[in-house]
Amino acid sequence: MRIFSGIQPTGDPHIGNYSGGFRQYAATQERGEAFFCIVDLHAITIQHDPAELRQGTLDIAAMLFATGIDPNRSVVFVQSHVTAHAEAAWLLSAVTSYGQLARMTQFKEKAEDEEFVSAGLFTYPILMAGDILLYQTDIVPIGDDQRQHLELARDVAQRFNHRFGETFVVPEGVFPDTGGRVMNLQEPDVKMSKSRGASQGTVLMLDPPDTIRKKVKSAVTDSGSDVRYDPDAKAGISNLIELLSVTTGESIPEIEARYDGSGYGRFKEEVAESIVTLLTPIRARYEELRADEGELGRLLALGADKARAASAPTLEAMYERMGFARL
Ligand code: AQP
Repeated sequence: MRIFSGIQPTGDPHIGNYSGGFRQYAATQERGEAFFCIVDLHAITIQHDPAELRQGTLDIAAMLFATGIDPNRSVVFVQSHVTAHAEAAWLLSAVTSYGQLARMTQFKEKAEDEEFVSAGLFTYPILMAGDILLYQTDIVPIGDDQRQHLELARDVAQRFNHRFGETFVVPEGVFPDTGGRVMNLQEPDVKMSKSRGASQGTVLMLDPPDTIRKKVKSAVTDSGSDVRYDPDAKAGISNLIELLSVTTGESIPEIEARYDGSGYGRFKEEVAESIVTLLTPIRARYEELRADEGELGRLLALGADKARAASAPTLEAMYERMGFARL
């Protein structure tokens, strides 16, 4: 089985990325041949700082290994190191409809925030479709926010297969049962995000323990006192219940039963401690890995070689089936 997922090297990774991304990557790598891509070409679709892109790429590489990706088992690579990705995006733009791109909610949301809306922000889901399809991917572990983009990738694969002959596996998304969309602690109706929302509401993977405690303590809840899962009526508490479930592995009913009648104070303290317990060893591993840029560079170069070899046959098949002269 082939597994593929991508993560952007912009902004500081947070507990939402852990829930929808990192922890799922480490779990799914056990199920087959996995490719994890640091999608730096995606990072330039919104205004970015060139000096930060290189650092951010190495930061995310270190975080992938720190959260359990085994470089001997899985392929970790940088998107721009494998030119097939940019080429596939152009070829696939021929089978992607303008109308479907215009319906992408992430584009609409991000376009509202940007002063300059780049063409790349609009066409980004085609690049993402190519990322996935180049590897004949069976499953894509992602968070809930990527559902629509994955659906587009599936449509693109089916349209290409129909028009030019069977070329791509049509991939399936793998979403977490709990924690598929971690919300901002200060605005529980807004997704926790690298680039949007107040930083007080975003628990970063590298936040020191006391910062995590303060952020969770000040999380917005409601005027009640029941630790009960009800995302519509109790968005803040439900988000914290999901976070506790992600960090401890307990089910939502188990958590509700454990905090029955206990009020929010102790509950919040224990949510914070569970996050601290989870992130402390990850942070220590991260610091160690991040300090050795030479080794990170070596692992990424190795990953790029493997990714080039794995994606080349698909790209060649795309060119041939579309009728390009391969002389
Ligand atoms: N809040 C979230 N809850 C669960 N999963 C999430 N992911 C992102 N936010 C949450 C998942 O993390 C993986 C990598 O994310 P990404 O950096 O490639 O995508 P993103 O959606 O752009 O991440 P951010 O942090 O929200 O950055 P912004 O919005 O600033 O661009 C993906 O699998 C994603 O689903």
